[in-house]
Amino acid sequence: TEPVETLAARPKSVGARVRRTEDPRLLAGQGRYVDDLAPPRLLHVAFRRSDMSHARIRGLDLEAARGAPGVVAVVAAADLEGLAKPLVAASRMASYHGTPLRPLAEGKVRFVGEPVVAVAAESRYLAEDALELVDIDFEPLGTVIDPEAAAAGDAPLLHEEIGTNVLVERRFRRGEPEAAFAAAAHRVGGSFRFRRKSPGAIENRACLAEWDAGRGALTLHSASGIPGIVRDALSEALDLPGHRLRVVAPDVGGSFGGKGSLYPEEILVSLLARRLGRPIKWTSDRLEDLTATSQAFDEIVEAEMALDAEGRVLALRAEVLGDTGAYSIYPWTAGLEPVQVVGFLPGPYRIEHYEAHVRAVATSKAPTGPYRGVGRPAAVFATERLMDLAARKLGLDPKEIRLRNFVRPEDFPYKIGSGIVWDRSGFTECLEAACARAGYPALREKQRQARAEGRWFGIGLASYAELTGIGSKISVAPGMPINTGTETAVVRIDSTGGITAAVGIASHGQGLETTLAQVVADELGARLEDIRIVQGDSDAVPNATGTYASRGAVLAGGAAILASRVVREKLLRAAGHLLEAAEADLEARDGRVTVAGTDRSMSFREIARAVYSEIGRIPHDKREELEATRLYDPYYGTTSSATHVATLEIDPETYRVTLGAYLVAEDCGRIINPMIVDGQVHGGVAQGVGAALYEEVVYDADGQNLTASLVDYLIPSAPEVPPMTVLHVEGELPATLGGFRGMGEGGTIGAPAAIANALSDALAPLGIGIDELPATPERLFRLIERAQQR
Ligand code: MCN
Repeated sequence: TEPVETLAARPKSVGARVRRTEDPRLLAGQGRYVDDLAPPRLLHVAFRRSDMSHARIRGLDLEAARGAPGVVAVVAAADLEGLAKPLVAASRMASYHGTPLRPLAEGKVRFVGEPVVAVAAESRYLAEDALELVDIDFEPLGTVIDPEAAAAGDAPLLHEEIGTNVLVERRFRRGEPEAAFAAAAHRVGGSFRFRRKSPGAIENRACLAEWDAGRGALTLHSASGIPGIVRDALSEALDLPGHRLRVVAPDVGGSFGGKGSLYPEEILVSLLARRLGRPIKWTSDRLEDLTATSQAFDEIVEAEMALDAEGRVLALRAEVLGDTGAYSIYPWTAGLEPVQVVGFLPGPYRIEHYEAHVRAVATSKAPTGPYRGVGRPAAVFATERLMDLAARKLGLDPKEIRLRNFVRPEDFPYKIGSGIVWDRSGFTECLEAACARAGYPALREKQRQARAEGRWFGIGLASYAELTGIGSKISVAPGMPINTGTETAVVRIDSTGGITAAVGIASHGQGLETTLAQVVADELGARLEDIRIVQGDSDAVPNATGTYASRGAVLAGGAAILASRVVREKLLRAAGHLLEAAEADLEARDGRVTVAGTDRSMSFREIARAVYSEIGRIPHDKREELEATRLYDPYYGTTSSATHVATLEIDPETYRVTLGAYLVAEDCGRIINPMIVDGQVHGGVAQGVGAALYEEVVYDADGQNLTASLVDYLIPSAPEVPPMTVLHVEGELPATLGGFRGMGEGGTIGAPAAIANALSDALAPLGIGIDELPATPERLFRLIERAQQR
C-alpha cells in the first residue's frame, strides 16, 4: 500500500492504492452523522408502531399521551390531513399496482412495525413514555404470510382497492422454448428458495428536519443513500419547490440498500417541523431497524434448463414469485427485486430460448426494497445451481460446463433472453483466472482425499454478469419514470486555490471521497490533498439522485471528468495570459501549470488569486470563473462480471460450516483504486456469506417478526468471514467515460451461489443439493438426516 504522500509524485492517481482519505475522520469518531446534530429547541420523535400484522384501526385514544410531561404533539393519520400528499411509486409496467406511501398508517395496518402514531417531545425518553399511554383498538383482519397462498387468492386482500395481492406480473419470452425443451437431450430443474434478509447497517436510519419560517424553507438531514430522490419526492409530497427544500446526507454509516428508499419517517419529521416550527429528529433503534427498514430478496424461483448432449444450454424457463411485503417501495416499486430476478436469470451464458413468468405478491410483512445485488443474488443462485446440476448429470466438471456456455468474446454485444445487453466483459477470463489461482485441479485432489476420509469438503464455483453504471436508456427498476441515468458534478477552483468537486451521489461506505478525488486529480493535474469532495447536499448539486446500483464510479466519475476538463481548459487559458505563453505549451501537474520545457510556472493558487483578486493581470473581458457544472449520462450501462470460488467443510457433529480460502476474479474495467475495490468485494462477500449461511428474517404465522434483535438475526462477524483473494481482470475497457464499470455489489451477487454450490458439492455423496438459503445448521441437519434415512 502506497501512502498518500508519495502519490504526489505519481503522474496518475487513478489506478493507485490510495488509502481512503475519509477513514481518519470516520475511524477517529470525527464523522458527523445525523444523530450528532442537535440544533437549539430540538424535539425528538418516537413512533407507536403496529404490533398487529394486518388489522383495522377501530379506535385511537391519544388524550393521555397528549397530557404527558414534555409532550409537544401526538399525531395519527387523521391529524395530518392535507399536510402531505401520499406518494405512489409509479411504473409503466402494464400489470402493476402501486400503493400509497403515507407518513402514518391510515385506516388499517399491514405489517408489524408500521408507524401508527408519532409523539414529539422534549426528549426521546419523554416521547417513549408518552407512547405507552397511547391506546389503539385493532380489529384483526387475518394475516397474509404465505406468498403462494397470497398469490393464489387464498388469503385476505391487503389492499382491497387493488383487488389482488399480486402487485406486479410480467412475462418474458424469446425464441421457441417449448420446441427446445422437447428436443433437449437433458433437463435439469429445481425450486430455489432465497429467504428474506435485513440490510443491517451499523448506523440505523435517522432524520432531522428544520423549518425556517422566515424563509419558508425546509432542511432535512437524513441518513440516506438517495438524498436527491428524497429531495424530489418531498418536494412533491410537501408541495415545496426544490430551492426551498434542502436535503443533506451527512456521514452515513452504511446502507446496503436499506437507506435507498424514501421512508414514512422522513415525511413525518418534515411536516411536523413545518407545523410545530421547531427542529425535530428521529433516530431508529435496532428493533425499529429490523422491523421497519426495507427488507430484501424473499424469492421462490422454479427454473428448468434444457441442454444438448454436449452440455450446451438450449433453453431456460422460470416461474418466479417474489414476496414483496406490505407496500410497493418508493420509488422503486414492488417489481424491483423479482423482475430483476427474471431479468438476470440467463446470466453470462448463450441461451437462445427463454421464458419466464414473474409475480410480486404483497404480504403482511415489512416492504422489501433495494438490497446489495438486487435480484441478482437469487437469480445467480438458481442459474449456477442449475449449471452444477447439469454438470453432474452429464459427467462434466463445473468449470467445463461454464466454459462451454459463456457468451464468447466474438458474441459481444450479446442480448440475453430478457433483453439485457452485455457489452464485452471478461466472463471466460475471470473463470480461468480464478481457477488458475485457486489451483483448481489440486483442490479437486484435496477433495478426493477428504472424501476418502469420509469428510464433507466441497468446492463451489459461481460465475455471473451484472449491469452497472446504467444510463438513461435503461431504468434501474423496469418502467420507472424517474430518470436514474444521469449525475452532475460541480468542480471549482476557488480564490484560495482550493478545489471542490460537488457530486449528487452520497457515499455511505464506498470510499467515493477518495476515488472521486483521484479522478479529479488526474483530469485537473491537481494534487489529491488539494481536493475536497462534497456529496449528498442538494444545495451543492440541485439535480441528483444518489448512490445505488453500482453507479458511483461510472456516473459521478464521468460527471467529474467532464466538469474537471472544462475547469482545466479555463485554468490553462488564464495561465496563458499570466505566463504569456500559448495554451498548447502549458501543462498542468501536481497543482502547478508549467510552460513546457521552461522553468516558468505558477501554482493553481497563484493563478486563482490572479483571476479573482488581482486587478489588471488578466484582460478584463477574459476573466472567467474557474468552475464548471457538467452532467454525465452513460446512456447504456456496462457489464461487470466475476467468478467466485468457495471451499468449505461441514462439521458432521454440529453441521457448522467452515469456509476455507475464498477467491474472486472480477472485471470492473479500469480500476480507480484497487484497495477500495478489494474492500468492496470483501464486504460484499461477507454479506453473501450471511445470505448463504446465517441471515434470515423470520415471520411467524401471526406475522410477528421473530428476528427483531441481533441475537436472533445472525450477521456474520470476522471469524465467519473467510480469508479472501481478489484478482482483477482488466480486459477491454467499456465505452463509459474513464472506462470504469461498477463493482459495489458484485461480492454479494456471487457468494451465495458459490457457497450453495460448495455445500452441494460437499454433500454430493449423500445425493443432497442445496435449494434453500440460508443453509443454516438446522436446515443442513434436516437435509442430511433425511438423506441418511433413505
Ligand atoms: N471503484 C473503483 N474502480 C472501479 C469501480 C469502482 O475504484 N472500476 C470504486 C468506486 O470509486 C467506489 C467503490 O469502488 O469508491 C464502489 O463503486 P461502484 O461500484 O460505482 O458503486 P457505488 O459507488 O454506486 O456504490 C453502491 C454500491 C451498492 S449498490 C451498495 S448496496 C453498497 C456498495 O456499493 N453498499 C455499501 N458498497 C457498500 N459499501 C459500504 N461500505 N457500505 C454500503 O452500504
